[in-house]
Amino acid sequence: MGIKAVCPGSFDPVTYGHLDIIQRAANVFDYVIVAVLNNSSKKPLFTVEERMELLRQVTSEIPNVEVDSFNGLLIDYMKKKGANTIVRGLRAVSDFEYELQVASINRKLDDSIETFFMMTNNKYSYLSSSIVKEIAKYHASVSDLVPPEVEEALMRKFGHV
Ligand code: COD
Repeated sequence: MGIKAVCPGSFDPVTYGHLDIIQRAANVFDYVIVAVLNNSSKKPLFTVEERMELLRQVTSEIPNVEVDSFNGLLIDYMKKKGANTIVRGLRAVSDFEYELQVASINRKLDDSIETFFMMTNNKYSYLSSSIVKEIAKYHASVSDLVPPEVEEALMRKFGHV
C-alpha cells in the first residue's frame, strides 16, 4: 500500500517551484495527491478546473502523481482519501512561521496528521505564483519561472495573445 502524501495548495498557477516540490515528494513517497483548494478567500486568476488541468499537463510524466481538488478543511479531505501525510515546500525562513502555525493547527485537529517540509531548489527560492502573475500581467517573459503550457495560459488570460 505504501505512503500516500498530499501536496495541498492554491496553485494559481503552478510554477517550477511547485513542480520541484511535487517531483521531490514523488521521489520519496509512494503516491502523491496534488490537492487544489477550491474555496479560498483569495480571488484566484484561474478557475479550479484550469489550475487542475495545468497541473495535470505538467505532471503527466510523473506516474505516481494524481491531481484533485478539495473544499473545506484539508484534514477532512485527507481522511476521505485515506492519507495522513502532508508535504509543504519551504522557500525561506519567512515561510516558516506561517507553516508552523498551519502544521500545528492541523495536528491539533487530527493528531495522526504528519507534515513534512522540503526545502526548495535554491534557484526557485524567490518564486511565487503572485510574482509570476505580476510579471505576466505586464507582458514580460516568465519562461524561466513556469512551464510553457502555463506561460501560454497566462498570456491568454491577460489578453496578450
Ligand atoms: N519553492 C518551493 N515550494 C513552493 C514554492 C517555491 N518557489 N512556491 C510554493 N511552494 C510550495 C508551498 O510551500 C506549498 O507547499 C505548495 O507549494 C503550494 O503553494 P501555494 O502558495 O499554492 O499554496 P497555499 O500556501 O496557498 O496553500 C494553503 C492551503 C490551501 C494548503 C491551506 O490554506 C489549507 O489547507 N486550506 C484549507 C483549509 C484548512 O484546512 N485550514 C486549516 C489549516 S489553516
